[in-house]
This record gives sequence, structure tokens and C-alpha cells, in this order.
Amino acid sequence: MAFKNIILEIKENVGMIKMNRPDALNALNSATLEELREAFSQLKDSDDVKVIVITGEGKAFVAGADIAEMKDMTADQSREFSRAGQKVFSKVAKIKKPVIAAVNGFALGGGCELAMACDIRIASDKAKLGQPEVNLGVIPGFAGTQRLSRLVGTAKAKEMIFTGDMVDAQTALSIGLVNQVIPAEQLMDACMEMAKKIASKGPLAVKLAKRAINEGIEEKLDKGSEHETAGFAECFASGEAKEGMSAFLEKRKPNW
Ligand code: CO8
Repeated sequence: MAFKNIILEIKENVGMIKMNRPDALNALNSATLEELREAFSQLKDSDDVKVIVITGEGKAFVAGADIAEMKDMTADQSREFSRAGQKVFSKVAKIKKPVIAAVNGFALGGGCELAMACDIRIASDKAKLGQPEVNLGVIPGFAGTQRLSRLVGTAKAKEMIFTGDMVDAQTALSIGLVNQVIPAEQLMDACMEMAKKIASKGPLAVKLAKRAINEGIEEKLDKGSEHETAGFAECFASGEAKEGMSAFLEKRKPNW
């Protein structure tokens, strides 16, 4: 598939997706959503890619679902669109590689939901995040009611979703919506640095840690811990644990 609305690059084991509809603040229309799905499929299957970074061109990360496209939808079409978006974002959340959102600017509505589907969010000090759907007479539709509550707790999630107010990057940091805030001009360097650091670690270990956290958070602690034990044993079964520990004891870098 030739991409029109995103740019996909791979460098230094990092797959970089740039949302590229700056005139519409990278709003997610159906075509862009489909390109995003395809890009994640390609990155999933690429042995060169260990970590994925997603960001936006211009002053927005993603300013939401495309309002112009949504305006005349019937209830059935809106249900379909909501499910399609949730499916793509679920793919982002479950992909067996870490995904970092480099939140360069507005991450609103579907854009905030996309960032929340990623594993880690690093925000520019100029970023603004929010779920402003109630301003448009709708509610979040790409799992924002679910992921925001899980990330920041129901009280803050309700405040943000009921008022539609955006929060600035520092506030997002203080409520746990983003992991770090970085000066805008250093954002991509900081994200690449983190991506390359993660890419240098035991690849199976990183993948299994993501699986244990994602699966465990949906379960009771004892059941979640079983996912951890299963992953721990898989590391030993693969030989990656032996290499990592041997390298430590032999004072050399591991050769994964
Ligand atoms: N959709 C379509 N176009 C958009 C969107 C959007 N979400 N956001 C911005 N644009 C367009 C503007 O219409 C404008 O186009 P034009 O130049 O042709 O007039 C261009 O981008 C630039 O935008 P502004 O001139 O408004 O830029 P400002 O810097 O003045 O303002 C804002 C920036 C504050 C981000 C403002 O653009 C804004 O409020 N945008 C809308 C944000 C929003 O409400 N997002 C939520 C959308 S709803 C949603 O995401 C639901 C997701 C789940 C869907 C489930 C399906 C049923």
C-alpha cells in the first residue's frame, strides 16, 4: 500500500510513523486509519524493527477523528467507525514491540486515544491533550473512556471527558497521562534515545514484559503474576536469559 497520510521509515531498529495531514491537524479519517493499520502490520512483521515511535507533522500529534467525515454519519456508520478505530488501536496496544508516542502537539479526541494505546507517551512542552468530544455532542469512541480511566483514574478521566477541557503537558505529566515532558526541539532526539535504549535490551524479555503488564492489568494480581511467571520461564527457555547473565558475569555486552 502506498501511504498518503502517513510517512513510514525504519532507522536504527526503530520504526517511525509520522502522521502527515498537517492541514487538517492530522485528523484521523477512514483512509488514515487504514494506513495506520497497514503501517503497524508492516512494522510487526519487520525483523529490523524492535521499537516503534509515532508522531505527527506540524503543530498536532493528531487533533482527533476527522470531524468533517463524521458529521453526516448515521448511527450504524458511527458504530462501524468506532469499532474500526478501536480495532486499530487495540492492534497498536497489543503489538509485540514497544510503541512510544512522541506527542509533539495537540493530541485530542482520537489523537489522545491513539497516544493512550501506545506503551509510553513522551510529550513536548507545547503538547495539549484532551477528550473534547462533548463539545461536539459525542463521547470518545476509540476506547478513550476506558484507557483514560485506567491511566489517570476515574475521577480525573470524568473531569476531562465531562468538561472537554484540554490539559497542558505539565498537567498531563502530573496526572500520569504522559511519562515525560521534553522541550519541543529535543522531543524527537529524546524519543529516539529511549527507543534505541529499549532496542538494545533482550528483545524477548522486552516483548514478554509488555505482554505480562498488558495481560496482568486486566486480571487480579495473583492471576496477573501467572503471566509474569510464564514470561520469566520463556526467557530461560529461549537462551536469552543465559546470554544476558553470562554477558554480565563475563563483563561484556550481550549478543542477543
Ligand atoms: N477533524 C477535521 N478537521 C480538523 C480537526 C478534526 N478533528 N481538527 C482540526 N481540523 C482542521 C480545521 O478544521 C482547520 O481546517 P481549515 O484550515 O480547512 O479550516 C485546520 O484543521 C486547522 O485547525 P484550526 O484552524 O482549528 O487550528 P487552531 O490552531 O485554531 O485550533 C484546535 C487547533 C484547538 C486543535 C482546533 O482545531 C480544534 O479544536 N480541533 C478539533 C479537536 C476535536 O474536537 N477533536 C475531537 C474530534 S472527535 C473524536 O476524535 C472522536 C474519536 C472517536 C470517534 C468515534 C467514531 C464514532
